[in-house]
Amino acid sequence: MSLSPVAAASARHPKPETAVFEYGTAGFRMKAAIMDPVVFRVGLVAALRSRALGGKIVGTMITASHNPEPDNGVKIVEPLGEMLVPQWESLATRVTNAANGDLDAVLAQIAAELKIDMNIVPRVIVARDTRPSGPALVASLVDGLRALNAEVIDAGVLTTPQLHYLTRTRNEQLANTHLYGQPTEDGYFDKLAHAFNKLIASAASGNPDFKPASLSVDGANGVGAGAFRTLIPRISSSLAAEVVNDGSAGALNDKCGADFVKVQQTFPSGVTVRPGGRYASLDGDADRIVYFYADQESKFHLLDGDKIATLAAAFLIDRLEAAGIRQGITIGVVQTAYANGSSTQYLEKVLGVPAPCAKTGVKHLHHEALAYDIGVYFEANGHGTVIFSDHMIQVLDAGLVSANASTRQALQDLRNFVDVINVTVGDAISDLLMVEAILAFKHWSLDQWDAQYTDLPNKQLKVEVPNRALFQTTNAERELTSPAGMQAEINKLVAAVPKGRSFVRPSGTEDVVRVYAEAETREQTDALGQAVVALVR
Ligand code: 16G
Ligand code: ZN
Repeated sequence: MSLSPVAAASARHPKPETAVFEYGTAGFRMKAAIMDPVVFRVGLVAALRSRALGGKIVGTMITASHNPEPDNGVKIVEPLGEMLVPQWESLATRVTNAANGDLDAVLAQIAAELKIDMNIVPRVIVARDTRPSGPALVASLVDGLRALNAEVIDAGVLTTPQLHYLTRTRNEQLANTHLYGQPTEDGYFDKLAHAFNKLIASAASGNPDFKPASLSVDGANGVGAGAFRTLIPRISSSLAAEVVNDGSAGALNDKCGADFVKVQQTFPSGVTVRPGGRYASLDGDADRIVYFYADQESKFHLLDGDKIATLAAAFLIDRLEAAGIRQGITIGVVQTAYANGSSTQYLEKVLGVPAPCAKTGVKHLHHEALAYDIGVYFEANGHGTVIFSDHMIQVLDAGLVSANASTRQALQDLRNFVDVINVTVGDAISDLLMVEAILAFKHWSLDQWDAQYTDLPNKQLKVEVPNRALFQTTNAERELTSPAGMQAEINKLVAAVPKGRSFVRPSGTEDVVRVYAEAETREQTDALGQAVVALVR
């Protein structure tokens, strides 16, 4: 009997019988060495997803973001650049766990359940980061796609946000609708550079002493380094930027990059830090960014996702007021439990905007942010963006038609601000340009930005436990419902510490439980963190 195309291809990518996989917060992620059957099957799922959407283009990205170089991962992106919908996360888990001999049957079952027309030609874009394991995994993914007759668009090496952008714009092109931007890598850079240069020109207008700021960008030895370097010449009159940790010397994410800087609260290696200088770190797939600097005593200071969110919200409020359209535009800043208590306080008390808390993972924040005309969302780790409602865009466009001399510039600034933002997903490069534009408007150095509020000392710890599934949370991950009684114990520890806050949650990307603690002093924070770790262990 001859094998079906899927069965024949599957024989080249056998799944070890006992292996169990799960589509987590950021897709599948594991040691690259065991990923071959997973990416092959994700190819099948992506093709099926495209068919279920009538042949719209689906994106696939091979990356393990901030994780070490030997890891890799794969995730699927919806046609407009959103994260895969939850129903399909479960289907992806189902397909990746099917026994080797059952693949055809499982695919047929899904097609029947969802009434998928198997004659539709699937279209899938494939991209990867710079990990050495990437090319072989792309080949396996493509093997899965071809087994279902998919049309494959190999986009090569891209940042994760570029893949989201490309997926969205290729679909818009296909549907002949309004293009968010030109559907090419060049189109991506052009869109960002154009909006950024206009913002800087506006910030510099009337200031003969304007000089582009100097910025040094830690590329985490990853894909963001090359991408940002491509952008530099297009924005050279607006920003004097250089890239360090570009992969020519060190390993990906090794003692550098946004995750290292945020979690370790220290300078990345490979960067010569001068007091007063301006620095930013990207993560391994360039969807996260944090800023940092050294004070006169060479002490490390971090400007994380919370600082970026508050900066963006304050600036947007200022421009809305100057444009005369603050009334009737709602703004919210969505955070997670990891947001520093001081940032939430600043948003609610000083800026007067709601700051709801969502579960960790971009899709949860994005979803909550949709409730506002301007939804700013950032995880403390530097992953986030700003999204705008149709109403907001209409108000802007209508305002520009009837604007008078005093409001026109503010309206145009807002328009350019919308264009410098990658609304499809958190994007380190786009966020960097947003921050630089705001700092230029404010004439702020990093310490002036930092002075808007003072972070409470905080600490993140990870604990290996026999079974992290025992840890279950509620209230946007701020409280444990299981193991029974543990939350009451944490509450007691927290109550004993001034400005204390601590929570425990199972990681969605690693086999560990995470502990977060913050308090008024560094000593209290460390002690609280250790006490909670002792409870968890
Ligand atoms: C994933 C998430 C990131 C989140 C992290 C938490 C996306 C695209 N990425 O990387 O936003 O911060 O997981 O990891 O949603 P954890 O569950 O291990 O703490
Ligand atoms: Zn990332």
